[in-house]
Amino acid sequence: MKLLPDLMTFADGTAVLTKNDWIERRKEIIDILSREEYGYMPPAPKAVTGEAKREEDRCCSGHAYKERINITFDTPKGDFSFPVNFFVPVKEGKYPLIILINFRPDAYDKYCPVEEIFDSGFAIAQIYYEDITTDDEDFNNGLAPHYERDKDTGWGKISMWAFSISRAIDYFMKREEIDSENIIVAGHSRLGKTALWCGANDERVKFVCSNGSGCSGAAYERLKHKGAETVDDIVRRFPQWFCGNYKKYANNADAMPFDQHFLIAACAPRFVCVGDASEDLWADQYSEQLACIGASPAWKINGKSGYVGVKRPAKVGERFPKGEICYHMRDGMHFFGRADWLSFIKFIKSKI
Ligand code: GTR
Repeated sequence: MKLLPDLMTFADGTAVLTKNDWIERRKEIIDILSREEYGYMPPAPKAVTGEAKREEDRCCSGHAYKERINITFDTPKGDFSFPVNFFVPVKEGKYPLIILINFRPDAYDKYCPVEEIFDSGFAIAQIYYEDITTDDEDFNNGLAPHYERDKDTGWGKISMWAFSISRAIDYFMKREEIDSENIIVAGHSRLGKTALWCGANDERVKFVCSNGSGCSGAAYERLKHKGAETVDDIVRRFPQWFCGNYKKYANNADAMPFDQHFLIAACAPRFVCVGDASEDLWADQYSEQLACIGASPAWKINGKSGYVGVKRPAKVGERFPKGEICYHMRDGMHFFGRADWLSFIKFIKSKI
């Protein structure tokens, strides 16, 4: 393995020495990741509106109400709309909002224990990712055909999904039940990659929860352990997630002017939760933990700590919540489980 690109050195070779330097370096990192990996997102739209319909006044044990909201924004080729499920505790208040980008449209889904979440004092918004655009190589459906797409640097589907989460944030910032200072974006696996990329770009996201995000998510690309997914694997199976340029790095990760600690670091000095499962070798857990360590200088330059925990591989059941990056290793398979959620929620509550 060659040396990792240095997080704290600008592309022109000068060192990142101050908090203000970090502000500039973060922009440079987002530009590198846009150009080489996920593709450039378009500018934010001018107008975002939502039409809400109350579906349940009291759901589950009666502690929350539920709405279905249609969010609409302008694009160069006309308006685009997508639906969101929204749960809010019935007791009047301003709640931190968890936005989950999910694999299925169902509000009551195995990856989202809504009752545990709203009973812990959060509102929840769920976006079904294929309501934005399908998870395949078809760029003629949903949001995709609304913008021109350059073949090398144009946005892939992860960018489209992440951009749409930000449009939901545009809408929810104006809802009176929401504590707009505490917006959390969560996702699992390909959608854990998406949550990180959204948080990297959008500074309104206070907490990113990325579960089992693996290759092209929280895990280093250069440092692969046995059984782990590589850039070669991912661009062959899922080219639609990325920009065209990313293919250059198949079997050639050492040539990348970045590694995935850049993605985590672009969220600094805000909060990031990284969750892994003990059996999930494909996600390369230890490379995720090491990338959390590698991203930490971005917090240190801001007078914070980043990841505070062991350097050896985390053992099953271990959790490191002391700094601004929380890492946990849950027992079991690749899944977004209750134990993952409880770890994330506990961390968020301790930092709000
Ligand atoms: C896998 C893919 C992973 C991960 C996963 C998922 O097949 O190789 O990178 O994203 O899918 O999203 O479930």
